[in-house]
Amino acid sequence: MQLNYIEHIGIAVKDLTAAIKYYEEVLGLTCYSIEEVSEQQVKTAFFKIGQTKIELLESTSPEGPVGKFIEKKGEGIHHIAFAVNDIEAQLSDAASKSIQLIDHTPRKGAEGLDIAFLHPKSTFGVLTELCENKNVN
Ligand code: CMX
Repeated sequence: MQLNYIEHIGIAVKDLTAAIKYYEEVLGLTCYSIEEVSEQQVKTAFFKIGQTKIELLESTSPEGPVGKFIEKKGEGIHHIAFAVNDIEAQLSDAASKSIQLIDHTPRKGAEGLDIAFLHPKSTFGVLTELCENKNVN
């Protein structure tokens, strides 16, 4: 596989407003976007730090992936996302190395990116996201 850089780190929080306040008032970052991704049952808030983003995730449903995660593990780091070119080729490469794919074909995520997840059971416990901005490649 070929990964370009860490696109974002996803952090599961119970209360988006309270978490944004911490990232802004304590860490001094600026929230530049709040977006609901209904397909993923999350509301997201984004911050930029260098080339990398922090994505805060509040679940909009207890049955969604982030709702279930918080129920089991509590708040904290939920996933790491790598920017890639040719996301389909990266997925085929991962599959050829026996990595379990959650998404066999990319879907649309926050900020209009094409995204796909690798299952944490085959990535040493870290839910791994690949994302490609097809508008710039
Ligand atoms: N990191 C590490 N492990 C995780 C995890 C995560 N984020 N989420 C779930 N797991 C683990 C659970 O702890 C559980 O482990 P055990 O079997 O040892 O208890 C196992 O995976 C199964 O968990 P589950 O609660 O039964 O959940 P599901 O199998 O239904 O779903 C997963 C797990 C990863 C397939 C699902 O959360 C998923 O499809 N995630 C990808 C989509 C997503 O997370 N979207 C939200 C972010 C969207 C965005 O960034 O815009």
